[in-house]
Amino acid sequence: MKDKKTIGNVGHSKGKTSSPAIGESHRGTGDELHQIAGREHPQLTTNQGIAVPDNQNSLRANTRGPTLLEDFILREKIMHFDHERIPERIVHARGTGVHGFFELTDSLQQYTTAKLLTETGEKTPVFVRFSTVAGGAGSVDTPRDVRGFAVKFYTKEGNWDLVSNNIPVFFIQDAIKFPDLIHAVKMEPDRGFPQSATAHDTFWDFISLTPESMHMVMWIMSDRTIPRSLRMIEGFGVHSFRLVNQAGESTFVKFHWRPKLGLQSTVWDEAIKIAGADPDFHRRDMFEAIEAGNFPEWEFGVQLFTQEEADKFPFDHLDATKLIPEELVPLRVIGRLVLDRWPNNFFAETEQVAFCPANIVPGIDFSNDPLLQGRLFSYLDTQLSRLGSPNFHQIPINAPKCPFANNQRDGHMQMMQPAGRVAYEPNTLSGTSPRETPASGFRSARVSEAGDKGRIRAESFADHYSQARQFYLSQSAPEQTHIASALVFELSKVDHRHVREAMIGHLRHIEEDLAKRVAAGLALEPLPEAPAAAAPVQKLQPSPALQIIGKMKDTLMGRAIGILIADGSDGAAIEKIVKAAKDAGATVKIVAPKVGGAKLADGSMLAADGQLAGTPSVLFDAVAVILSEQGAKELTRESAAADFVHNAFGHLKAIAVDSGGRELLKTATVGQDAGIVDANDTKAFIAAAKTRQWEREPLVRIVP
Ligand code: HDD
Repeated sequence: MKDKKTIGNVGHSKGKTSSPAIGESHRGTGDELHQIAGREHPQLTTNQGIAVPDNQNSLRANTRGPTLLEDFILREKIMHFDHERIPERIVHARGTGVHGFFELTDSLQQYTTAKLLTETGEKTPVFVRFSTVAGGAGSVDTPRDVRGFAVKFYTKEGNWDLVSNNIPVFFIQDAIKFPDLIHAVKMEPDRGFPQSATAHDTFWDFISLTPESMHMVMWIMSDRTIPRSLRMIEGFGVHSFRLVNQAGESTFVKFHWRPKLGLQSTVWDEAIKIAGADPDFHRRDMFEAIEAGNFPEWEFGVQLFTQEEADKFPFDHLDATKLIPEELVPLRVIGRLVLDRWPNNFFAETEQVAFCPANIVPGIDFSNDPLLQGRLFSYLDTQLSRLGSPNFHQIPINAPKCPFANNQRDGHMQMMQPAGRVAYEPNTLSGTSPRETPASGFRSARVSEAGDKGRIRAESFADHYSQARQFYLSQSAPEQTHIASALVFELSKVDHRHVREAMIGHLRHIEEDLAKRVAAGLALEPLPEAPAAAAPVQKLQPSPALQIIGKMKDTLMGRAIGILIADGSDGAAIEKIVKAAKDAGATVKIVAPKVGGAKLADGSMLAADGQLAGTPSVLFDAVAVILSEQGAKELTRESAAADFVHNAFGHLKAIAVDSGGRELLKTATVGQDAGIVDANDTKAFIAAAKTRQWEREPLVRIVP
């Protein structure tokens, strides 16, 4: 039978003789953990402040006897643990949060009284949470999905939440349809799958019956929904809002975020493989960038327009399935967003942060967009169910950083202790209780409303295809191909033929050629009829600003290069590539068959950042393969090595090779093209690494 004191604390030195430091209690077996050289640990207590003597053993009647109900230390610890989870968000459950600041560079004084938009140079603290929409909190980072881009500005005049997405339009025009949309996209309720995927029957069944979603469908089938990094996505406030000036006059506004690193996406096959290689790909990327001091940055832009201008648009700007092309209303950049601090605690901040589009400051106001109007109710309601108390605004991540005071009282988890006998307004009994402030308080824009009440939708919301067509025709050829391929992939996962047919019918309104390509990819004949359109399809001018490839930056900043090495590799060749890549702004990782590294040709050891089997090329933007003849021979027995180069090629990446690397390419049956460069020619490699080899695509994939 073992003595109690020898159980627990495995791996720590035994036989400690020194007495506890002043102010500490005796900790029984905990003493050993406590003795790690020279550290000063605070004393472990219960939530009531009672010092815990032993955190390894519960209270037992005797050495091998039953555990006693009186063990309040055990019961408190387990009770708290049992309640550690709160309901995850019904949508956008998977998220990554970061602190930062917003700095105004161009004042909108003429349009608004909001100080954060008028005081240039002023830095407003922000918390930003990026998210996917459909998956649960533990789902992977890289499904094909919209990305949430929610920004909480802690302004001097209260909190403003701009709860955006990385796509400027939405699936539906009216909030009453939101629960149906989300039920259709989420796991099918009888089987509980698929997780985080639109590629299933219920989603496409709903979409095929919802023509207003066709514009958004073009966006979600584009590579916008498979971003390379959260640092490389745009953000859009989607709805029109109003700015209100001192005179009470209002101007419409759309809000935009534009990444300094430019836009970049993955290719679909790569995104699928990243999900296995690193389910936390985006969260890790953001964490590592912040840790390295590479603070991601976005420009903040506005599109400003009047009611008179809006009246001339060939669409209704209150319809959230429409965007305003930048060619029609140019973007005015007025500030920047910098993210520079990782949260101290994921749960306390990223999980508990509560966004709400109704959180708005004086000088900004809502428009009548029916989707926005519904959102104004939904978020406050959802926070009550997630956070469990109307006092969720007191949680530090949600609390305004400016003073706030009112006569709301009590409720679950009340943290405040307001003094005095007065909790109402107006009153004569208190000289210090909060009072309304008509002059500086929030004022709605002066707008008059008239008309008949009813469950009605404006005629001006009837055109569902024109902007979908405009988006598709604005894309470069590879991007159009990706949209067609994505539709083939998704609809191939739909069992019901009539749903596939209905979707092809809609595509015929968008662009006949796209419908034909997708139908061919599905082997669907004859081409189904297009449904009746509620409004004629307009021939709108293409808008190049809607592309991704057109918005990629000619840089390696924010990107990663992987170098595959093995025993016998040439150190000088490796060093040359490392230097060129770092000089161009990339991060570099060494990949080797063993994580301890490889013994180079000169006998020195080079440590690896990743082991080959766990560090495939999908994690990099471009790769180099530096191998000795012997190293190449050995790696021919390792399928992960062949996959490394084969996938890099298939994902249209640049590959730098020396003679050993070339041998590996041969074994992996990787062809030769302009993206395969000699490792000595670092200039050519860096140039090729800054983009993807789009012309290679038809050679590696059968595209519809
Ligand atoms: Fe929403 C969360 C963005 C329409 C109801 N939404 C949520 C988040 C983002 C968006 C980024 C995550 C916030 C976070 O990180 O915590 N939602 C949008 C955009 C929409 C949109 C850009 C359309 C333009 N949403 C929308 C509608 C409804 C909701 C129409 C309901 C009528 N959204 C919610 C919600 C969530 C949410 C259920 C879930 C968790 C939360 O609010 O805090 O209330």
